[in-house]
Amino acid sequence: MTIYSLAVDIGASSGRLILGSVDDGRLWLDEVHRFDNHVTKKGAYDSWDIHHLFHEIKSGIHKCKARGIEPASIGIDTWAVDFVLLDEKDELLMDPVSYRDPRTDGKMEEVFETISKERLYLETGIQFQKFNTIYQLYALKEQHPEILDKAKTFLMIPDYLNFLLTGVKANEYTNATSTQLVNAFTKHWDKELLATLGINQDMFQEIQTPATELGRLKEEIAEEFGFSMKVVLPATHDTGSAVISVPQQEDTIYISSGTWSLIGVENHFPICVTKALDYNFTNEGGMDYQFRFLKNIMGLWMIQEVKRNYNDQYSFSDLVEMAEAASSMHSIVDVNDDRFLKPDHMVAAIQEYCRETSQPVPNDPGEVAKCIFDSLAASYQTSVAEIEDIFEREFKKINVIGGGSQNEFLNQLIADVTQKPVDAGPVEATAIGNIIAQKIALGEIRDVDEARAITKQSFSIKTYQPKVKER
Ligand code: LFR
Repeated sequence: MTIYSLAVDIGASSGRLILGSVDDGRLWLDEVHRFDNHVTKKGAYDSWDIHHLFHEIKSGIHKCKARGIEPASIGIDTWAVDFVLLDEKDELLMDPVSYRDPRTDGKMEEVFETISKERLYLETGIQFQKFNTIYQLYALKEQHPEILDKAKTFLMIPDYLNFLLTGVKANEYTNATSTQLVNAFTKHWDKELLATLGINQDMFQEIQTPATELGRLKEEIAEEFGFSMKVVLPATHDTGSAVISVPQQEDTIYISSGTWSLIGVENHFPICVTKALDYNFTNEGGMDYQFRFLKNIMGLWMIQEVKRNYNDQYSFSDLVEMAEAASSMHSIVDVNDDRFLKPDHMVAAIQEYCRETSQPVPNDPGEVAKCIFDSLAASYQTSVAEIEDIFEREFKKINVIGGGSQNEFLNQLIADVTQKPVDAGPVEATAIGNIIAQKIALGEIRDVDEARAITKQSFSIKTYQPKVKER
């Protein structure tokens, strides 16, 4: 009998529920439900509608049941760094605020006045991004100390959704590391850091690792569906799940391509050397205590925003096609410039950057898209050079995974710019990694090595060879 596990994968712009099963040495996936996610202004802050997300998760479970499928387990992953705070009655103290909200502007620098940048990096190994949880908590302490005073429980977004399903509170390891509050060596909350910042340590939960069974559905939830199932922790940070599905790690630099592009390598230990700090690489915790040594690059968010600026007149594939045709546009923007994190108007921000740097200004959607793809590829190339500098060796190829790996134009561009072959796929990297952790917890797959071999056999990967550079 087929054993189904249900992966819930929620990103900044959409969420999906995907059934996964292992049969005949292959992994099978089947999407059952898809929904939108976006931020809305709640009071002063751009916030996530967490109740909408929970409602959609339940709708997806109902759809499984309607198909006659009762999954044995469910696992939830989402984007990182954002969180909820609960009071003593386990009620939400405020809607979870989006990491793109400007409330943390300037906070990173304020934190450095109490804790040096070097100490923070040496202890946590996490890259400096103004939206990390540490700066969000710091901003909240300044702006609404009364909320932090009432907070009895701190949960990350997937932790909270798990709590709603099971009634069990825990902080999952891979996502917890993205807070910049977990010690990279002890792998627990850094109590000294919390004390120095004056943040109440008692609200943090015990850290649990991926492939742990958290519990079963609460009685009233199980009754609503007419069946119960195990709630398993995958790597609840989506990027943590995605990277599990990279079939071959040796000599490969991966790019997990979605709203963000996460470029890096898997590593057995954190690298906190000065060069890594200067290049701003992170050491995010992964499954089996592996580390994702990577860097955030602004990613397809820029195209999502451009699409929105043109009132969704053009699809992603329209924009890619138009970019391909705009072959005379070569302007490059620094995609990691802060102005692109949440501009009022992405197209205008790109045009302004080109004007400021005396480059031709992209005028139509095709030129704007071409500028973004060229700029992303240029930024990947810089990061590849930085990784090779830190590791003092060459990496042979690049593996693009996730939804963005379907962009053939960008894949070829990456191959040409980096002069390395690019493997594209699996597309469903995050869901695969999520299912794998569940299957390991259920005892259907032995470990990550076996899972990677299964993944390799189950999904097709296309290779793009670099075009030889003209001299
Ligand atoms: C990707 C991702 C990145 C994280 C960013 C913000 O979806 O999880 O890994 O840096 O979103 O949470």
